[in-house]
This record gives sequence, C-alpha cells and structure tokens, in this order.
Amino acid sequence: MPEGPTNQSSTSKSAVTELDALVIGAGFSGLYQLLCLRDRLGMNVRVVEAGDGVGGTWYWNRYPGARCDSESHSYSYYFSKELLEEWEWSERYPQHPEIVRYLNYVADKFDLKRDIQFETRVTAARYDAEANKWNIETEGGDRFRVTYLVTAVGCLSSTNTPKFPGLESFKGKVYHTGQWPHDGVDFTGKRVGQIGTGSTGIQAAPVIAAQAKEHKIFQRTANYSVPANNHPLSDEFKKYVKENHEEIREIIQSTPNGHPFRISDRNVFDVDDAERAKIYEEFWDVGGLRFRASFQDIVFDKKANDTAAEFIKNKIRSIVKDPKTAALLTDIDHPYSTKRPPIDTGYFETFNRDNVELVDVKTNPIKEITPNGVMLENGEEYELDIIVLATGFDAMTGPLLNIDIQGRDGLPLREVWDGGPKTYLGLQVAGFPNMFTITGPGSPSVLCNMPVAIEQHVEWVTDCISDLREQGIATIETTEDSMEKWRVHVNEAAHATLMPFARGTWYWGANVPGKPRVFMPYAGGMTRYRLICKNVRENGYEGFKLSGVADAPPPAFIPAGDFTLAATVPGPGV
Ligand code: NA7
Repeated sequence: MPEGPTNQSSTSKSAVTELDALVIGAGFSGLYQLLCLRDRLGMNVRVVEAGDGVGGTWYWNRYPGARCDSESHSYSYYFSKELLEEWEWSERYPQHPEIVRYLNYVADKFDLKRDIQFETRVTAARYDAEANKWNIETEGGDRFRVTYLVTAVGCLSSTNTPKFPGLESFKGKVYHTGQWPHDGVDFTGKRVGQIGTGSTGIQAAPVIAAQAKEHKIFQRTANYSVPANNHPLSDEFKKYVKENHEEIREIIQSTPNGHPFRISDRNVFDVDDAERAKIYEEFWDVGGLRFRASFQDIVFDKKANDTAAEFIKNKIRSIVKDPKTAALLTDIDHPYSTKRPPIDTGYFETFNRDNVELVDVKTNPIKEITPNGVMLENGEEYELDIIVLATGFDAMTGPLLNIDIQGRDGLPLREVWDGGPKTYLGLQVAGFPNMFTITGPGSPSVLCNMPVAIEQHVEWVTDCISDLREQGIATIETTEDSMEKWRVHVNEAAHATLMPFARGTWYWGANVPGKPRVFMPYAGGMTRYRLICKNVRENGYEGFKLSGVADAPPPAFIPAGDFTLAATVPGPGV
C-alpha cells in the first residue's frame, strides 16, 4: 500500500481538511498538477485517487496487450530535462506495466506520493459562494474545503458496460478491459468471447487468442487498423532521444496532434496512383499513427480519404485467408480516422488461427447473455467460459458526471450538461468558479497525444492560479456567452474535418444510450488551441469573469472568428 500524505494534518472522518487546492486523480494530469501547484506555487495541495497506486487510466487498463498508441519517446513529460535524461523507454510503444513504472518513477523522483491520498473516491464537490470555497466529500467520509478544485479524472476512465439482458446470469467470468484484475486472467484451456473491436479489442484479441482454447470475437462495427510495427528501441535511438529532446519537444508542441512527427503537407491527388500506392506502402511499413501523416488531406477530403481506406482494406484482404471473414472485416462504414484509428500487433493475422472465429453482431445482434454464453437475435448460442467486454468508456463526461458536482446556488453539473458538455476551452464551466477541468470536453485531449495536451493544460491552470494569487483575484469563472461561442467553434472545427461522417462513435457520445450527441473533443488541432489559450491569458483572461479586484473590468471576448486563425495550422490529431 502506498503511503498516505504525511505533511498535512491527517484527515479524520469528521474533520474537514482545509487546503489551497484539491486535485482529483493521480494519472499523468494529477501528478504534474500536484507538482506545479505545490512546488512551483508553494500551495498546500492534495491529490485524491480512487486506486491504490498512481497511473490513472493505466492503473485500471491492464488488459492483455494493453499498450500505448503514442510512440514512447513522445509519451513522456517534457517539463524536466533531468527526467528526460534519466528515463529510458524500452519499446517503440510501451506496454502498460512500463507506463505505470514510469509514472511511479516520476512520483518518487518528485516526492509526490506524500501528498496523494490513495483509495479515496470523490463522491461530491459543492461550491460555497459565500466562503468562495469548494467542499469535497469522499466515499469514505473524508471532507475537504479548498479554494481551487482541479479535476484530473481522465477522459477514458468511466467504463461502458452495455445493458445486455441476462449478463448477471452468466455462469462464467465477465471482465471489462477497463477494470482488469490486477493479478491477471488465465485464458488457458478456456472458451473466450470478446465483445468489442475498438482500439482495446484490437490490442487484446491477438494476446487472448494465443492463450485461449477458443476465441470468439463479436464484431458490431468493422474497424481500420494499421500495424504498430512495435519493436525494442535500439541503443542508437535511445541515444538520439537523450541528445535531442529539445528538438523532439519542439515537434510535439508544434504539431496539431502532439505526435513526434510532422504531417506531410502533400495532398493525396498531388501524386499519381502509382506514386500514392508507393507512399502508402512506405507509411504502412513504418506503421502506427504515422500512416495518417502520409498526406495532409486524409481527414479533410472524403475522396482523398477513400484512397487510404481502400489501401487498408486491400491490406486486410491480403492478410486474412478466409474470404467471408475478410469481407466482414472490410465492411467498414466510416472514413478512415473518423473513429479513433487503432494500431495493432497481429490483429488481422489472428483471424487465420484455427481457434479464432469472427462473429458478426451487426446483422445478427447480441440478444442476451445466457448462463452459458452469448445468444444472438437468431437464437444462435455461443458457449463460453469467459466474456471479455472491450466495450469502451463513457468518455470525457462520464468521469466528471459520476461525481455530484454542484456550482453556484447548488447548480448540478449534470443539469448544465444535460444536453451535452458545455465548457469554455474545455477548461471551465460557467457557474463553477475556480474549478478547472484538465483535458475536459471541448479541449483537444483525446485527439492529441495525451501527455502533450495534459502538460499544456496543467501549465495553463498553474499560470492562471499564479496570476490570480499575485493579483489578489478571488475567483475566475467563465460565462454562458463564452461557452456558447466556444461550443460553436468546437462544432465548426469538427465540421471542417470528416468526423461528422462517423456519428456513431464515442467522440459523439453515441456509444452510451441516452448520451447527447455532441462532438466532444476540439478538432482544431493542439497548435491552434495552444495559441488560443495563450492569447486568452495574455489578454487578461478573455472570456472569463475575474472577481475580487476593484478595478478589473470583465475583459472583452474574442469573437468566435478569431479562433480560426485563418486556418493557418493543419487540423486535427488522431
Ligand atoms: P471503443 O472504441 O468505444 O470500442 C468499443 C467496442 O465495443 C466497439 O467495437 C463497439 O462497437 C463495441 N460494442 C459496444 N457496445 C456493444 C454492443 N452492445 N454490442 C456489440 N458491440 C458493442 O472502446 P475501446 O476501449 O476499444 O477504445 C477506447 C479508447 O481507448 C480508444 O479510442 C483509445 O483512445 C484508447 P461499435 O463500434 O459501437 O459498433
């Protein structure tokens, strides 16, 4: 068990712990936010975390094959030169245990664990306007009273389990990939059924299939995937990373999706068919998300996208031996990259194994889970010992709405977001003063390499709190008007891409029944977003109301048109 906080007054169940700030979550965001507020601003801060260790998303997602889709040398904090020089990743795409080791290394190096209270789940956070304080309650009865509340709850931390009738009646074991047992699952000799073929299912399937007696993969929507071409990092590459982190930082912070490579400025139809095929082939061999960077217009122009889509489908046809299975796997209903583009290690090859079967649950949906397995609409039953739910997350809003957050006059966040998330910059919600949402809906977050998005948000929040304290400003709070203008801009940014062709994705909230269909992340690119946030601060926190200072008039708001910055920066990430 990790040690609890030692440098603050201990929390008894009845006493209220007074702090400058409370941070919810000890993943990439929470750790860095703690470091910034405590060590840079000298504040009295605590992190509360539901798990018994650091890691956030990586603490919970320990399913077989779980690894990062960002290249390891970019999936790192860049704020500390020393840390960059000390840490060495072993693979191009790190597996979850290595990422958890990295985050523990960071937490230990910066002595963060003494201010993290583990095994503590926040249940409620209520703003007291009179005192200008947030009152926070936890499941175990702890109470905190703080000036600033920072949610670092992650975008993909609230699991989505479809309400399959009869799920509880299943005699075998059911595991959700996002809540994987920490001591692992042994599939040896078992008949396994996997529901879901998103990024997670695509990573898990080859590993499960290699161990299980039988592996049935229930596919509703076919998906593109590009080989990760994962490999151990050579000594030469490790040396390159250590010697060039300034340059790598420059790239990840100046590309729209925060990855360590630039997107080509060439368009698909700038080259003839033969040349294009050659380019796609080269990028396929390089693998991973770099494939998406082969042409700049893949995510903007449907005809351009069709060429990439067809290239991948042909690859699938060439890998998968059974023509019926290949046909199901290539019956893809959306343009490439409009749904989170997975990368894989041997996914399509897995369907050539004798113990693997692809089950089409699009034309013949899952009707119910029986005591013995999965039954489809037509009455076909698949007998199973283990069901793996790779069914994703109540993304972006779920982790926040799981907490009873109430702003001014007891206004519940759940009510404000009834019709979909409303934020300004993904950072704040009107009516919730001094509350900051790291990688909240409306920010680039999941369309960007996450640590890059996180560092920018954490640093902006830190600068903001520093400014407030220096200038004696009591509260910062965005307005309805700012949120509405930002909503329009977020919508425009999504519509400038091909994302609206795939409205059935979690980006739109479509995977959770009843969830409002709103495109949640900001697709205008991290580069543009970073500039907007910088301008907002430099212009006296435009779009926010500052109170507690006599002569600080509410700053004017930049009209929505200014956000577009003449589209000088290429668009979305991945
Ligand atoms: P995703 O991408 O939301 O994928 C969930 C999968 O589960 C997807 O294939 C779904 O099919 C499938 N699903 C969900 N409900 C059902 C039902 N009722 N029946 C059959 N199939 C179902 O989650 P992941 O965990 O793979 O990835 C989430 C993110 O984590 C990923 O994008 C990365 O950013 C990391 P559908 O497509 O809805 O037809």
